[in-house]
Amino acid sequence: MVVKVYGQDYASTKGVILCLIEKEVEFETVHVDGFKGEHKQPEYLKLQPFGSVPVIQDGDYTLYESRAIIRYFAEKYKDQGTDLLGKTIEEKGLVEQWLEVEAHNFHPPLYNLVINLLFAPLRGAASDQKVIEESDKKLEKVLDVYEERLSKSKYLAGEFFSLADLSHLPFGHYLVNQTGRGNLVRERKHVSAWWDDISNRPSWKKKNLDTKMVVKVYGPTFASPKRVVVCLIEKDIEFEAVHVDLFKGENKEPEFLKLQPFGSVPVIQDGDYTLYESRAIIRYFAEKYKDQGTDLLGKTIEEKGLVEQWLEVEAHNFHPPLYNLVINLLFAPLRGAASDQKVIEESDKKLEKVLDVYEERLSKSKYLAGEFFSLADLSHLPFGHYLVNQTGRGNLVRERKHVSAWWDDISNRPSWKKVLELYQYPV
Ligand SMILES: N[C@@H](CCC(=O)N[C@@H](CS)C(=O)NCC(=O)O)C(=O)O
Repeated sequence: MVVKVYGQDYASTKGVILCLIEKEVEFETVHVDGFKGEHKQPEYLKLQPFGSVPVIQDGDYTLYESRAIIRYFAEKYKDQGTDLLGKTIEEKGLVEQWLEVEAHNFHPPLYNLVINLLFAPLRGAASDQKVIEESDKKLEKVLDVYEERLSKSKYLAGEFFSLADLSHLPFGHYLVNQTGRGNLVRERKHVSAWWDDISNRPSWKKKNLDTKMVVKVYGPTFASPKRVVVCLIEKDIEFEAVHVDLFKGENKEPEFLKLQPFGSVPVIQDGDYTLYESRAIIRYFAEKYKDQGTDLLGKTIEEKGLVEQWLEVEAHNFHPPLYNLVINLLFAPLRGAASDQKVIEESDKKLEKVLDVYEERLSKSKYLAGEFFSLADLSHLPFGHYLVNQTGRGNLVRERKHVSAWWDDISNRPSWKKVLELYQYPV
């Protein structure tokens, strides 16, 4: 009888799976669909009376509470796989101390952030800003303690990887990759090195393969990847972020160039399918998931044609002069490089003319391709944000009544607000 693990798609369950992989224990997973309320069904409540995941069944022995389960397997199989408990009584004490710290200091504020930053918006519920602020502060303090500890030992309980470290992986993954709070880890040298070490363990990588595959988006803090992220949110597609630091040149590293040979972000991985060029990616997802989330393509062949027309206008008329403004007004000064005044003037003029055409178009239809929000509008959001908020050129939009109303409409979509909340712009 192999061990059964219920609820493989949930973070707490992933900790259990991870432990079983480290201990080389065979297991199978049983899907529990929380969105369908399967964890509140009488059959399931017989296993776990609080209606949470995970639960395991080891023969006729049933156990719940993820941290109890990992202690059980680490002890039951203490001579098999990775030792996760420590050898001496003192080491074991420290493993227990840091397991408790994870449960009572690290987890609660992070859980609040995950709920408010990730799940509430996904469910269309309001996020509690006060809770977010308080949780951020608490977590910073907790991580200061970790930084101090990890400056003295490689892992939390000493020089060996243990249950204490393992227990941080599932929610730590949310922290680093899905709440826009990766900086809390990255700003702390020892915490950052520890995170890279534990999250690169083969067990953790394998765990991700064994469970549901989600789309990976590289570089979401930058503008072009945001075009992809906002599309994924509109289409209700689950994804995870892989951060690529352009300022450190990570996009020119050989590993990254294997994915995107021009060294730009975004790239996406959808299973073993890799795609780059943000506008190609949004077309791909809009088509692949055409019956899910917001329709972004149009219904008739004529609507689709207009969506394509305005997508091309965005790429060839709107984007180039705006890109020049962003480079010269925002990025050049940051890098201590000179701004080219001539380019700025020419770009301003070009953009004004382009926006005159938009004003005319938007006086006739609510959105660019017609009366429906589409990829064409969506594609303007990332650099439109720079235009309105960060180049001192907001007037180019505000002076044009219909462009201004259109911008307010599209930039107030929950999907775009969510993008801004999750991934701050680098500048
Ligand atoms: N046409 C590409 C452009 C991507 C692009 O310009 N990405 C910028 C970030 S917003 C970048 O990676 N810059 C660094 C580089 O290309 O070296 C797309 O839409 O995906």
